[in-house]
Amino acid sequence: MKKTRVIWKLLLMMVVLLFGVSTVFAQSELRKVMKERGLTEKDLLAAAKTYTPTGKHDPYIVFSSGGQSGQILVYGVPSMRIYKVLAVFTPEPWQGYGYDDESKKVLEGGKVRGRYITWGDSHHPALSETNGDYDGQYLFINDKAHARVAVIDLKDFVTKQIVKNPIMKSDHGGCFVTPNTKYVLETTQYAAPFDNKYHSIKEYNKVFRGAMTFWRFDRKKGRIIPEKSFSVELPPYMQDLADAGKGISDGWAFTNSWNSERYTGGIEEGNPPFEAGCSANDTDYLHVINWKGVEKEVEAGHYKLINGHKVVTLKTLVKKGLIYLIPEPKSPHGVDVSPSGRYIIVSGKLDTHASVYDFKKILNLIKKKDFIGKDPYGIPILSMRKSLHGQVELGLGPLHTQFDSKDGIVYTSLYVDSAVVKWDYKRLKVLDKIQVHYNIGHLVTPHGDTVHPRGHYLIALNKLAVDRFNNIGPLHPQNHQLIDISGKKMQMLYDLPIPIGEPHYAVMIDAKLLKPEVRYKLGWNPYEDSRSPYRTLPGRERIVRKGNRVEVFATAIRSHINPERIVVKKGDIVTIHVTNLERAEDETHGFGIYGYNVQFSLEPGKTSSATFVADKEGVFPYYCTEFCSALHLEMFGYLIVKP
Ligand code: K7E
Ligand code: CUA
Repeated sequence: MKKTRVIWKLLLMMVVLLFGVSTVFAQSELRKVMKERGLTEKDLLAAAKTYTPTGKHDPYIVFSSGGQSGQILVYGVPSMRIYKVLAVFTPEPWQGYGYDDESKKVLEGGKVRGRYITWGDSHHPALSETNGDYDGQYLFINDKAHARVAVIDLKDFVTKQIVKNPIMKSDHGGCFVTPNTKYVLETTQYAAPFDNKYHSIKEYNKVFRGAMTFWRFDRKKGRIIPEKSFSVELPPYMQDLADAGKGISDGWAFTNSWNSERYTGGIEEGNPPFEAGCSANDTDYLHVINWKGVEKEVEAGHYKLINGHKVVTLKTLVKKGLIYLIPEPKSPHGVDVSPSGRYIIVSGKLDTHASVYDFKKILNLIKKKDFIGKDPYGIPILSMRKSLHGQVELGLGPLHTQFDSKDGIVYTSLYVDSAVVKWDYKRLKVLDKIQVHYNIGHLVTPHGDTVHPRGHYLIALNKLAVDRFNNIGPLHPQNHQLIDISGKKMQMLYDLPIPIGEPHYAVMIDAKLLKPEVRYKLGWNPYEDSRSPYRTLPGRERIVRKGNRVEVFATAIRSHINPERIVVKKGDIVTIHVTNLERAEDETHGFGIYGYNVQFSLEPGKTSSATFVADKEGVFPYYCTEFCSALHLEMFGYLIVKP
């Protein structure tokens, strides 16, 4: 009895000693590292808030526009680990996107006047919403350069559709969704004629137009239905960003504009440059559009078909009282609707204030027909003073606004000041400011543009990085800075260099809402969400010849591609279909052929096809391009083209 007690005591002492020693040891090690790397306690705290040990997952996922790359970047918060570049408007060989017949079809949906376009200027991603909050099902993004919208399904993170706007030549105010994702909004940037004919710039006021398109989204099909979509004709005021109403403003849409002057430039004729002419007036116009009313007009057949697309004309909009203008400080950029839908925050690049409009007041003015005048197209203009809840001086170059989980709290980016300002849009006062590096464009908070913002983190999407990173040449990455907004004061946590294109906007979602699949049903074509007619089961691999057409039905599974030899004649039209038979998670195979610009990414279950003319004789090895197993190098075969 006594003996065991002594042993117990000894053991306890050892534990205390060991634990104490290891803590002391860890502390001295920590101090050493801090000294060596020149870290402060504040740095350590920031590190502890972002560091994510191996195997741990992130609570938030960001979908960031990939700018001129035409793609979307996916990364985690708070770790800021980059997970994927989603192929959208641009071919991307890792995913086989643009290198197999199935994905080429998606890219071809975005042809511009018959021309196959292989880039996009992606700006504003939007997540699908149910009752005004993200549901984790779909993602949309616009291409400013070609006025296109893409649909990405978040069940496999694959681009399913690209639609080309039938009347616009460029867009900016998109994508924004209505609270149940019935429509995806896209708004023009540069006014242009709706048709594709020649027009002199002198016809600007008469023929050049802006528009807002309401793309009808079919959630079951996971596709935009162009035939059920429509647009409203807008004056050539250079509409900018937009937003869909919610709550009390549900059924309405808003867009800014920055050329109420309708200035048409021409420095070559001695006219002032665009940037001067477009900012001559003190105010531009916030457009207030009753889209539910427009929808009714479309249903009643009150539209004009332009390029096969339904357009409700300005005349109809004015006649039916479906559009209004409100002056806003000149050259505005962001227009952001509050979670309740009551307040609309507009920030002007050339004004130090943010203007908070009150939708209740706007509705009242509309009801009472209390207008201060009409624009040249007959659109009623509401008084700015009577529509405003108030204005707050924020700093230089306010652009975009995101909402916090705390009532009334918002964050606005200050481009010229390189700062983020935290303020209260209800009580109209500034609360805090933090410096960012440098020249911030958009900013994002989790669910920050929904009815239910989550708070906690903010990311500043900075246009310039200048000296923040190692010099890698004149083209610098951009800088996404993670900021902790959970306390009274904002705290800078982490810098993430962005290695693809200029991200404009990003959206951040609670990771729990995303439930993607890890494998496809066997023989799946993910671009059409159906079983491929070209799927091949084990033992059914074959080469079929019909005249000069050769069709190969192949399979891939660790560690062979079947067949291993494909012999054709020069001039044959060859189609190769490969099905990945794997069921194991992450067992992706690839399929690349020498000299024919073919590369598949075969995730478990997927079937991909490539069609080409075997126009050169010779020996063309093909092989699996993913290191899938110990015998991966042996996973190959020969395409032999006989003269
Ligand atoms: Cu860059 Cu939203 Cu296109 Cu502002 S936009 S920054
Ligand atoms: Cu399959 Cu490498």
